[in-house]
Amino acid sequence: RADGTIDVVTKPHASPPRASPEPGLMAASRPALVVVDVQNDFLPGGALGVPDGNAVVPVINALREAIDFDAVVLTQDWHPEGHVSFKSASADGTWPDHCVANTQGARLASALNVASSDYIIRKGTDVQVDAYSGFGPPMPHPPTELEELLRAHNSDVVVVVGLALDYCVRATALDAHALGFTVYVVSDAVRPVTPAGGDDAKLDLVDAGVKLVTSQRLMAAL
Ligand code: VGL
Ligand code: ZN
Repeated sequence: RADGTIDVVTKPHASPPRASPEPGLMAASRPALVVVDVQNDFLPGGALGVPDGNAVVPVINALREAIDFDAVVLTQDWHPEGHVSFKSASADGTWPDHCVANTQGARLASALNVASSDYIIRKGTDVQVDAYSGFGPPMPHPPTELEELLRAHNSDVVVVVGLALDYCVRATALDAHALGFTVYVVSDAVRPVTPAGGDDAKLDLVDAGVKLVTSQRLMAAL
């Protein structure tokens, strides 16, 4: 890839997107779930631990049980050593070293339920470019794997959960909305790095037209 920033790994058992049931009939669109960066380094005790970050895991597992998602995409922050976002590596760096590719800290939280049909998208893989959004570095850019995957599944509705609300969840949800998807962010399935950042993110999301809902309400609605 020219920018080297995003890699998609589709699992060998991933089922192909379903075709429309009948030509000319709109396929019934089932929602997609995007689980953002639920990785060890973002859990309490991790390199960039998000307060109470563990609390999102059982909620995400329950959402998967209750809702028949057409596609589940797990994003992973996946940085090379010396990444531009690291304070240790760059004057512009804002973060401690975190989610270094192939380390324990970059692995998905072990309590998170994962299926063989899930997709994994890795971001921030270019040493010189950071990417908070699962759609890649700040738009505009050509359609990325995440967008193509969601479109291939005919999912108009995208549910976004994970860590951290004020960074990667926010950026991913705003991009999804800008791309025309109906976007839900599940308030009890996200946690912010800071409370103020979380409040700002919620205001920005609602302003943009993203729907902020509890898992209870979403499970009743979908
Ligand atoms: C994130 C800071 C740096 C996130 C990733 O997943 O929200 N935050 N890298
Ligand atoms: Zn990062």
